[in-house]
Amino acid sequence: MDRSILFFCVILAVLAVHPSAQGQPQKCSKLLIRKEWRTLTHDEKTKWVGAVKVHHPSSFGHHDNTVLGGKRSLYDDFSYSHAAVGDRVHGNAYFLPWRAFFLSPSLLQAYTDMRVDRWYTYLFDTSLRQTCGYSGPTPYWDWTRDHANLFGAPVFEDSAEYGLGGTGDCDSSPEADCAVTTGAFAPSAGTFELAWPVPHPLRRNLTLLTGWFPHERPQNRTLGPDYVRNVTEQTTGDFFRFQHAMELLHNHVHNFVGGDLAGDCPKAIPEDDCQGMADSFTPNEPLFWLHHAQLDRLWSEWQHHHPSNFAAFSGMPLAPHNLTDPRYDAEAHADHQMPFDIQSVPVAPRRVFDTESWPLCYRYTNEE
Ligand SMILES: *[C@@H]1O[C@H](CO)[C@@H](O)[C@H](O)[C@H]1NC(C)=O
Ligand SMILES: *[C@@H]1O[C@H](CO)[C@@H](O)[C@H](O)[C@H]1NC(C)=O
Ligand SMILES: *[C@@H]1O[C@H](CO)[C@@H](O)[C@H](O)[C@H]1NC(C)=O
Ligand SMILES: *[C@@H]1O[C@H](CO)[C@@H](O)[C@H](O)[C@H]1NC(C)=O
Ligand SMILES: [Cu+2]
Repeated sequence: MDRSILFFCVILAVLAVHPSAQGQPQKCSKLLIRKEWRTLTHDEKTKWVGAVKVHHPSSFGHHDNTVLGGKRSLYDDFSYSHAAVGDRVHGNAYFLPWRAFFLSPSLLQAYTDMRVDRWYTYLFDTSLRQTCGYSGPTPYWDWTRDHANLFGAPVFEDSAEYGLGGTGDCDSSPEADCAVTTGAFAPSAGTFELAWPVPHPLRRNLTLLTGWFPHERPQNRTLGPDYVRNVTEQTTGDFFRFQHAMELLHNHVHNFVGGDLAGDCPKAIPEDDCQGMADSFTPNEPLFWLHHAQLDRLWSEWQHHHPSNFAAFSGMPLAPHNLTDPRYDAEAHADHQMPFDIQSVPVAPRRVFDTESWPLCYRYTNEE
């Protein structure tokens, strides 16, 4: 695609999410429906995969173009902004949710912030539609359906047309780095180049691991519907506690899938050079978007579970490890702006409460 046209599209996308200059409330002209991955037809899956694989050069070439020599793509821009926003902590609680702590391979502890995730996945979806011509349903992965057999989850289908592929090759040679060799994102299925934060193949290392704490249970015991139901029933009106519980599930999926989604450092790069880069690697994995849409869906279900949940928003949106740290903003409220670096203008949490109002304009199908 012509670069100037692409740039134009992105500018339009950014303007489209900016509050109307005239102050006129805008309405959704239609609602997009988000669907569970396994309910998509092969054709719908093929189109989504195809849109993700389309290589559009980065619209923001001035960022780090010396490092990447203009190789960065629009897809890489999302990996860039996922981490870039988190790197700038300006005494604002909303920066912290982007931080991930890179301690050891396959052990990612990321703070997830439902409001940030909602806007970020929305921006990615909008980008697929506006610059990659996607018009099908936005997919999510309801891993609660697969908790008893995570390895057999339909998201890991091998089809070179519509499958996301299975676990990577971790041991065919000493250099094997869990590169994904099956499905539509394998090198044999056509180009899917990841350039940010370093050029590398898509990596995956499916493993049942425990989470951060030694007493945590393996993923196939935490990711089921019982846990979600318990959380929903026990956190009415308390956004902070709900979000905190979702964090465990969020991390367990990242850790189970491993590789890029777990923020692992590629073998070819010295571990020290990967410090703080975990959250640049995680969006490299297309499953990232299906997982985060699922978390967004669970939040949406929680919001509709009880009237006091819908706009619930409590002080500290984070796990308060250190309450004296000034970065934990106890005064955080629904009108504070969340920054999105190159992806969009800042957005106030209040604007993302209702997915069915402008500009979000989507809803989730009922599971059945
Ligand atoms: C978790 O997976 C292990 C290994 O596949 C299996 O033995 C165990 O039964 C599973 N547990 C649950 C609760 O699904
Ligand atoms: C894959 O994950 C397992 C379990 O964490 C780990 O022992 C192994 O080293 C990983 N393989 C690679 C190549 O990273
Ligand atoms: C859900 O809550 C019930 C009752 O407190 C408890 O027995 C059960 O273990 C919980 N399930 C999960 C998966 O946490
Ligand atoms: C908590 O944060 C404050 C302010 O940043 C810092 O001085 C202190 O060392 C931190 N305490 C711990 C236990 O990390
Ligand atoms: Cu995540």
